[in-house]
Amino acid sequence: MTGTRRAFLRAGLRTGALVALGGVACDSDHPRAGFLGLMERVNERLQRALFDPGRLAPELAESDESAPGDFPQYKIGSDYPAAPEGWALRVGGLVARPVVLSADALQRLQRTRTRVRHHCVEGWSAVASWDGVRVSELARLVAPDRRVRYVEFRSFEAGYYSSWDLESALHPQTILAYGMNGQPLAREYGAPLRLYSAVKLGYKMVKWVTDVSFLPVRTGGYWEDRGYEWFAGV
Ligand SMILES: Nc1nc2c(c(=O)[nH]1)N[C@H]1C(S)=C(S)[C@@H](COP(=O)(O)O)O[C@H]1N2
Ligand SMILES: [Mo]
Repeated sequence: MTGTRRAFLRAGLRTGALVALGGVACDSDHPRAGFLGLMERVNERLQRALFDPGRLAPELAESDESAPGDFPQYKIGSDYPAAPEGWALRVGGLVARPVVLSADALQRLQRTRTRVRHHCVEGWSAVASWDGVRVSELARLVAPDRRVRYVEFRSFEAGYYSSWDLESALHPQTILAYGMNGQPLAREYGAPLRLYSAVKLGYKMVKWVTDVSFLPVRTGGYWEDRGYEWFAGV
């Protein structure tokens, strides 16, 4: 570890106590403004410094998969949205070659399976295997600009989105999944495409995805805008 990084982490640990204090009052109408907003920025810097993009979460065995019915179908709405006619994934933002990918085109890209434990902030956890395309593979296709530091994922479910730090989005166990437990993804779990990752809490994993944007600036998220932690690493 370099001297600067050590000094930075020391500073981070000191501010960590402040972050904890800031965390108790997250019910403001503008959680990103003022003191809490500042603390969120400090928190992002600290968590980014601590995040190790090369560390893989343990891949679990098929026998670890939750029984059907034991993987909650968690959502903000009262029903599961259906994909709009002619659904396709848009991948763009500050990139050299934006693309629009149909479900078929996605299936033709390099396929990855990941089976890790899912952690919802509400306290439950469950295990499934997920098949899809790494977000890093999409990044390779579109070639993000050097200024990009965030990736925003948007759902066609009105209002649901989440923005991520670039490193977590490019982690090898962060994928856009179209399959679950060896079957095509069901609508309840986010078909035709949902985000899945070993390195984030459940609310960062946007279901019913329609847009991926590589951005130089940080945006928010459905739960993040309501006071939940933005980084939300596992
Ligand atoms: N579009 C959308 N994505 C979403 C949600 C949601 O309500 N809408 N809920 C999030 C939360 S809080 C969790 S824990 C996971 C749940 O995924 P699951 O339904 O596959 O268990 O989806 C996340 N993605
Ligand atoms: Mo969740």
